[in-house]
Amino acid sequence: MGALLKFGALLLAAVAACVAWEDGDVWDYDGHKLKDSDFLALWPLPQKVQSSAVSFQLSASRFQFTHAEGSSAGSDCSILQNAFRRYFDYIFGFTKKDRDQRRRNAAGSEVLELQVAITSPDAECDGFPSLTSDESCLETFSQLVYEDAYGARNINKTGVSDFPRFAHRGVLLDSSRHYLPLKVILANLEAMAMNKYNVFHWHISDDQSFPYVSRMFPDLSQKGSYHPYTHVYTPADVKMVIEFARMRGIRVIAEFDTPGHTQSWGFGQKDLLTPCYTGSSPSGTYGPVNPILNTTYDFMAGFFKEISTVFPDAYVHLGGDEVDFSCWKSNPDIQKFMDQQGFGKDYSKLESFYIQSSTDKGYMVWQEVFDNGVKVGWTVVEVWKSSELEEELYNVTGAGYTTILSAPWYLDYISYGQDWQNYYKVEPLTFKGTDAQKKLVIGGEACLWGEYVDASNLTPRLWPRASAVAERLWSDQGVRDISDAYVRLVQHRCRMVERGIPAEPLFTGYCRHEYS
Ligand code: CP6
Repeated sequence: MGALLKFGALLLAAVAACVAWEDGDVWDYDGHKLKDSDFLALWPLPQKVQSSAVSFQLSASRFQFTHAEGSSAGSDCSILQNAFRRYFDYIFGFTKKDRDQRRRNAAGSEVLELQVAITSPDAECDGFPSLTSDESCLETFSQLVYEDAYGARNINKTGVSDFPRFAHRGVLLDSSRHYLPLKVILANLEAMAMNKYNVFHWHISDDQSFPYVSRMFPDLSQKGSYHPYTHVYTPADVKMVIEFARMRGIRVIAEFDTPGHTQSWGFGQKDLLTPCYTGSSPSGTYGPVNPILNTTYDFMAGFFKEISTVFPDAYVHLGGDEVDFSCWKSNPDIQKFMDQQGFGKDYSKLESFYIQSSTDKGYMVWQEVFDNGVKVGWTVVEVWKSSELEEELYNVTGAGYTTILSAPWYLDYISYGQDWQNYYKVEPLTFKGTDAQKKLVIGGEACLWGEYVDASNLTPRLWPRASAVAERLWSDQGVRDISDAYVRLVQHRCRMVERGIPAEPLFTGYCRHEYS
């Protein structure tokens, strides 16, 4: 009894070890034949899975995660130790002790260890994840574990080879239109890890509120947030988000959207915004950031210097979308500046003039910045407009820029029925272009803009709809069978519910462990 079976696995390494496999059927203890899909609800689907009918039990009192011999990580690797604890809890979450004991005597072999081997020479145990980080397969292991009729945990002998198709797999959350409590952000980071997302695009500020507490410019949140004490992110809050994400292999890319979408900045930073005019006098309203004042550039340099130290990721998102030129047009000082610079009536030149400000980071920007002809190095262009999408991808990659796609994945749009299928059917690389151009598409993002979303409805609106995007960005291009996806996604959604994520149902049915 209790054969010591050692599963090999690699964490933060490209390919998970494969074990041999055999054919045969599996029955549960009520004599029902189990279908593959009863225990193979993997999501997103790995690149290769070889399942078999050879099953093993796992017991909460005996199973453990260990560091394999020769692994470059050990028990001082905080990311791994933390992940071991999380996945142990996930796997044995609903186990009842007596059942566990009874089942042990009833049948054959048992898995006692999952040995984790880190093969990359410098294991990323203390650092931050980056665009080139390799991926975790503990999540896949936990998804292979299934519950039998007695509530005991089992896993079938399975070979898995798992790595992502795209390196950038992001979720955008908007904490300006509504404040999102820390708890909600952390819960969604947890859900992101379950879906192998690796970027949290934090659209932190916008017209409606400025919740980020800046050390250098505290008035921004003091005066520009919905509430200066309860609806803000303190330095400690931001640190916690970044650390919680790091433990799950998720990068945090902060977006401070300028020069448009900045009304809330105006309350705490005098003269930052452009005064709009009616005829020859100021109307009392304000437009985008004022791009003709030296004080603007001093402020932005100081602000983004702070941001580049607070957010450790190599990239910061500068925004640059939807700049409304009407206020700039109305302002006589700006008109004069345009004439002096020889910009004529082309206000996109003025936007370009503004956006050239710099930090020591890589930049991400919305597509307008590219469309307006701004030339800055190291940019990732985020394509969000669905009209002429393929043409835009062709142009952006043709100009040599890396790009991510969010146009097909605006999850703030809702409708009756199973809209996850539309997100799922998207193929990012159908645009005309050379192989070199297609390599520049490094991924995509599911965007949940916050106009109609706060803590009360965010999580069920995002999940499992964002799971559809997650599989598109992770799995092989050929994985696109909707009915197969449906069967797996129904179970994956129940798994999220079991793990405490209130993901909404796809359609009629029930979960073995309902949300409570
Ligand atoms: N907020 C900001 C938004 C949007 C954008 N930027 C947006 C625009 C159109 C749609 C959905 C969202 N709400 N800052 C555009 C990137 Cl359909």
